[in-house]
Amino acid sequence: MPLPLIQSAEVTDAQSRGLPVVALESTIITHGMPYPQNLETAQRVEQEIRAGGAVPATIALMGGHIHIGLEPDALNTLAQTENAHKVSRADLAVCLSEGWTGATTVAATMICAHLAGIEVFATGGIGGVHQGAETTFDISADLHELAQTPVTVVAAGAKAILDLPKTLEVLETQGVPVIGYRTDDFPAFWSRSSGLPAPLRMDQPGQIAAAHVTRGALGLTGGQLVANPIPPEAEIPRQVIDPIIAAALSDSTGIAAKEVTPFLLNRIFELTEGRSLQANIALVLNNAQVAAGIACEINKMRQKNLG
Ligand code: PSU
Ligand code: MN
Repeated sequence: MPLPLIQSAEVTDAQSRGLPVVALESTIITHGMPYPQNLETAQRVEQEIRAGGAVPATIALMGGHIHIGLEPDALNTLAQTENAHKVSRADLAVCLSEGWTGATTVAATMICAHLAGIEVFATGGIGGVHQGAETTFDISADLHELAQTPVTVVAAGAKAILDLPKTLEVLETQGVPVIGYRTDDFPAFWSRSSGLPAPLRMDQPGQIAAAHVTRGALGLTGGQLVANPIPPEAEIPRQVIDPIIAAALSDSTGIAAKEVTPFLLNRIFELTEGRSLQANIALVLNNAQVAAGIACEINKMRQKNLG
């Protein structure tokens, strides 16, 4: 069976010309933000990547195919699809063989990006170890994917709806480098700092690119997590967001499995009267910019090795 991949015209052109490509996930579009902000944000994120000298590839599943880059009409349709499946590693093959419309999480986007030869991926925040995981066992498949699939993921850390110390512990156990970008602190999505130190720090995209290429040369499995704090002007300080997170968590009794993350995001959106969404948009754009820079640097290194 051939790989069920369909590339957008823009991605096909980029790959034939050897230009850098940055992958983007689609769960943030279908399950992370309301319409029409989800569509506007997806379009702005793609623009930000083009402005950074790379080509965007938003990834989603439709009609039995993995789409690597969505044509404008397909993006528009996806943003208004209310019953898209949230697809992680466990659901990927079933979603394709059944021909469902699926939005890819960080884990599934990494798998698809790697199949398409894309090495860098920008998102908002990764999934992680949920609070109370010692009884629920709710640990996002994103963490295991980072341990096995060689894609560098740029995110604003992980949300404080998660248990961040345990999330960092699992990443360390799984051998995932967590690199604070121009920061010594592990960022907490809406806030610039979680109060926890970032295990590693790098200040230049070229350094992150070199580390990515070195991991590959060593034959180490897995990717890197680049933790890029939200821009200062967009952050919601921890003392403001923490009680809201606590309220959202206490409202989430009875919500389980895949529903947890979308439920909490939506509840926090309501409780902040939309401010959390504005912050989310700002940090995704910021991550796109950094990811484009890293993709350009990896591309330069690969071209140099060829020539
Ligand atoms: N973080 C966000 N917005 C999102 C998600 C994470 O700020 O929409 C999505 C991502 O697609 C991530 C997924 O991979 O939630 C994690 O879900 P879970 O916790 O069920 O693994
Ligand atoms: Mn989960």
